[in-house]
Amino acid sequence: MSVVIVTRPVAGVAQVQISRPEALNALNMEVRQGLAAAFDGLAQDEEIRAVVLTGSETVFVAGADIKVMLETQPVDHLLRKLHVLWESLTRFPKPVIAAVEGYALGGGCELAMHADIIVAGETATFGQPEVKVGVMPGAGGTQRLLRAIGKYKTMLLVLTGETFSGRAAFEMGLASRVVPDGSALAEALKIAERIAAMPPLAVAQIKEVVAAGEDAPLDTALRLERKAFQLLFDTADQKEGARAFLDKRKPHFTGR
Ligand code: DAK
Repeated sequence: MSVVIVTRPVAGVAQVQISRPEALNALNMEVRQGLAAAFDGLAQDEEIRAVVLTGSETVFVAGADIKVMLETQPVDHLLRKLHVLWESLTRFPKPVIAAVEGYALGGGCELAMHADIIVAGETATFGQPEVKVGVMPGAGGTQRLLRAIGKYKTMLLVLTGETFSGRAAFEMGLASRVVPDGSALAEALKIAERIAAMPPLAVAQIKEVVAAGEDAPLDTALRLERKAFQLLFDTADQKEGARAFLDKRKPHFTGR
């Protein structure tokens, strides 16, 4: 059985589920390669307009595989080129919604932070505990957490390895929404379905501009926004959206 399972629970939506329960979904090469292959495939799939990334009802991902880390030498990092596998997610052009229940630790928290929207179960457990096993976040944890929640909370969390709940993640701005335990996946699918019904070219531009703008000077980011906005006036969906509004009917978007 595959450790990464891709399904299509709703029209336009793919669900990517990590399933390695014997190791609490820890990221080994098989899981990482499975995720990269899944996202590479979905990027090319015109039918898919949003993706939900999830684990099980009790664990999202408990981190990178510590058994593998015990044997890892620096040269192994060079040979494995893990950053190339992560890039399948960082460069993924469609919205990704992470549904997090249970542990999202270390590489698991970093994986959730590769998503555009995070839906967390109330008592999910987030954290960057790498310092406790002698390392530090290595897949964007220090930087993405810093940008999401600010320097002082980030420092506290990455220097102590302290974990925090789904509720706390929501309150500090890491989770987009907190829901009762057991309902994160259903909520993430609902959000994905809503996004999948939107005009995909507008959705893609919004994702690109928000992501690129996060690290750009404001003036540059606003220029990017303006260009993307102007470009959308060349799409059939923009005309359809305006026409449908004026005709007082539901728009029929074609993705053109
Ligand atoms: N790796 C490997 N196995 C793990 C694991 C992990 N991260 N987490 C859990 N397991 C395994 C346990 O060893 C155990 O296996 P058996 O003993 O049954 O064979 C099984 O899953 C069940 O775990 P527990 O018995 O420990 O379950 P509990 O409910 O008691 O505790 C726990 C759950 C999540 C609190 C605990 O398992 C735990 O603390 N796990 C480790 C969490 C952690 O420290 N995570 C951060 C790991 S470091 C990189 C980028 C990123 C990274 C690395 C490289 N590059 C770009 C190169 C990331 C590093 C990390 O994530």
